[in-house]
Amino acid sequence: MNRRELLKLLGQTSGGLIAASLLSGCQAKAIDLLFSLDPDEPLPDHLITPLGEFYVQSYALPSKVNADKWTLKITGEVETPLTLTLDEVLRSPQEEFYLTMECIGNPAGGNLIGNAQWTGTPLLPFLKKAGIKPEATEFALKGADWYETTLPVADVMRSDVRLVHRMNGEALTTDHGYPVRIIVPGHFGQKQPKWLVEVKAIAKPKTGFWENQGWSNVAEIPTHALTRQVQKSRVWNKQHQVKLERDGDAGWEKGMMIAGVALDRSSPITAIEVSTDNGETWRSIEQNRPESPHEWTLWRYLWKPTQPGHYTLLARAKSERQQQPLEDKNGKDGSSGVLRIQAILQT
Ligand SMILES: Nc1nc2c(c(=O)[nH]1)N[C@H]1C(S)=C(S)[C@@H](COP(=O)(O)O)O[C@H]1N2
Ligand SMILES: [Mo]
Repeated sequence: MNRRELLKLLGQTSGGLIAASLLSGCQAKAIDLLFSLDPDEPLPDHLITPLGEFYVQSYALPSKVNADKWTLKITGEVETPLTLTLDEVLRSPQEEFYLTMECIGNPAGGNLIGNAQWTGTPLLPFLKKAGIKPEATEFALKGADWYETTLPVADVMRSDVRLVHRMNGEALTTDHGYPVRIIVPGHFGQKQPKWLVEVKAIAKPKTGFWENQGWSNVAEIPTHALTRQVQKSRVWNKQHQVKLERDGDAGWEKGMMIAGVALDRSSPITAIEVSTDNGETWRSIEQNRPESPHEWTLWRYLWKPTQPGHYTLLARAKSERQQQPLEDKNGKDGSSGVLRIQAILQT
């Protein structure tokens, strides 16, 4: 199965989820129906994606790992190969951090993104203990499902790379990599193997599973904004279209809340701009300022249209590093494009 087929499948799955949640009248289940629509309430510091709504992207069936038998091997170009048990990982100093995971195949504005609070221990002390030889250029990170990806030595030997075993305060589920996955901040999901079993220092660079199929081997997250909802409608649907009804005599005076998230590999998001006229004019809007650049920035704009009709809504982000380009670019180095949302204001 290639990624396109996988994405199609995922699309169907999440579509099914939404349909089911609407049928059961369960609003809370609707994916990413976001933060407060009340403009008087401040934006929250964190917006966590509940476990049941967090996207799952696995190239094969999830690996059911027996935690008692699980080990992590640190091998290859090292002075002393190590074999860690789960107990050793859990007894090491733990850190909690917020980080947004996104798939490189997520189209502009798509659903293959989620934010969680993760718990794990830094990998660096174990790498130092093993002693990485100067010949090593990369690490190959391997999962129990034979998934493999590689990263330069310097990217993995950072203090914020962690062996993660909890997500939103609970043990990782099988789908998300139980018992241990690695998280390398700044990179798309493909660089975060689940069911991690081996970290191998290698001398000769190689490419991994998705990278062999043409997806970026760098896979760093560009500066980008994703629009998630307009008023109470999620915008990620086939037509990228929302229909908004007039609110009685008040018309649209109370406004329509346009809301979303933004992310970059390393730099804080400094501005979000929204256009409601297909990019003719832009305005800077409200955003929160997360402590970590690896957690999504939340933003919203109370749009007050006065006329019925068709509008094209766009949102773009700016970070200290770059300004998001306008073209809808869904390439193999990750979508950095701008979703054009058709908003139909009914009379
Ligand atoms: N072992 C393993 N790890 C994996 C994958 C996989 O198929 N196998 N998929 C990767 C991809 S492409 C993404 S986007 C993320 C998704 O993580 P999630 O399923 O926890 O959301 O996991 C990554 N880690
Ligand atoms: Mo992915």
